[in-house]
Amino acid sequence: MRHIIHADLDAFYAAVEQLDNPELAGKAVLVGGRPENRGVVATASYEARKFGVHSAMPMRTAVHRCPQGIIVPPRFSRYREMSQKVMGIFRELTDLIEPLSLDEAYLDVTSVVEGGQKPLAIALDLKGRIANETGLTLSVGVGTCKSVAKIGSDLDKPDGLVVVQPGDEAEFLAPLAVNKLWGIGPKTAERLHREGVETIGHLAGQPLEWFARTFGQRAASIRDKAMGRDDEPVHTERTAKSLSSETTFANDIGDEAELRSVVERKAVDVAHQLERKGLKGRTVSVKLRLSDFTTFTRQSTLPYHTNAEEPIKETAWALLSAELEPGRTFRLLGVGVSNFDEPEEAEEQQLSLFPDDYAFLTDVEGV
Ligand code: DCP
Ligand code: MG
Repeated sequence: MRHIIHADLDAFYAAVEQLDNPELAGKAVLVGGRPENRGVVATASYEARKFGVHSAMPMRTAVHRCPQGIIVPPRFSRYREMSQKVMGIFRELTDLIEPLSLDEAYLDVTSVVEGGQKPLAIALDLKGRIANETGLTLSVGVGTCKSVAKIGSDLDKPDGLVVVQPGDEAEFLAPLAVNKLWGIGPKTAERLHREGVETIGHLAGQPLEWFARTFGQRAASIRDKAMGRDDEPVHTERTAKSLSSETTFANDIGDEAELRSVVERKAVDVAHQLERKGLKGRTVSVKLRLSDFTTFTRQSTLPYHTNAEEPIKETAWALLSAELEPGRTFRLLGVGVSNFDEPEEAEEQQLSLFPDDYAFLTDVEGV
């Protein structure tokens, strides 16, 4: 049996701003771009969320709903610094950590539990350390698998703590709405709603044929998750399956020539990382974030493994150029390579010399 923690900082960017500027503490803080520049909210403090403000909302709407909100421009390098501090504290508890973004990670604490500590005590201790050593509040979910832990950490935010005891997974999930389940997006949730399936418990109770008919190839995995079973491991940096480089722009970019030059620079950066680590990959991906914060990736697989600049550049540019539309602007652009050739043993050892690299860490240009 495993014990997994999902840890997610509360209102991360806004919390850092409140920490660094005590005048903002306890106030409605809106981190993001100015309304007159068609800016959007990156995140809002919980004081502002009470007024219906949320991430990715146009700042103009946010200011309308919450006129007392204080707009603060984002400082990505400071968030990255705080993130490193937080991830360092996680890593003191266990090496088995999988960062998902700057403010969120899975931790496999099985060996800590086997060493005699209770999951609840581990979670409380972790929350306490983050609070004392960084001043930030952390929400924690604990369970026997990743999907249950992740749902748990979100359920009781901010400063949340949800521990799901082994054996209680299905009962814990049963009353929750189906869209809380990983893999059930808004469209699927709507379809299930039309069939009268509203809760995860209701979903889990459907017959096998219904799952096959409704989800096709995903049937088994969704059914397992609905029952609180998920054997997906915590992927640590050491088993990193991709390398990437990404940039957040100070101002959104729509100009084709400018985008091309950024994508080429990112591609060269990834090619150099591959070379340094003795790796070659076949799948090239681009990660794109639009001005409204919609984020998506596109990928393409080459017929051969490579770490050469040209094919990575060309593939990344082909993927990006297919997404260009008049008036569409980008606030983040990343290039990644995955699907590696099996590394030689010596190279595997070399990989573990860089335990602090994690995929898609934001680097900021021009801020
Ligand atoms: N973020 C962003 N745009 C989004 C969502 C998030 O720029 N559409 C940034 C700002 C957040 C950070 O990523 O502070 C972490 O995202 P979360 O979804 O974890 O949101 P928060 O930490 O802000 O709030 P919560 O307390 O809900 O976790
Ligand atoms: Mg968060």
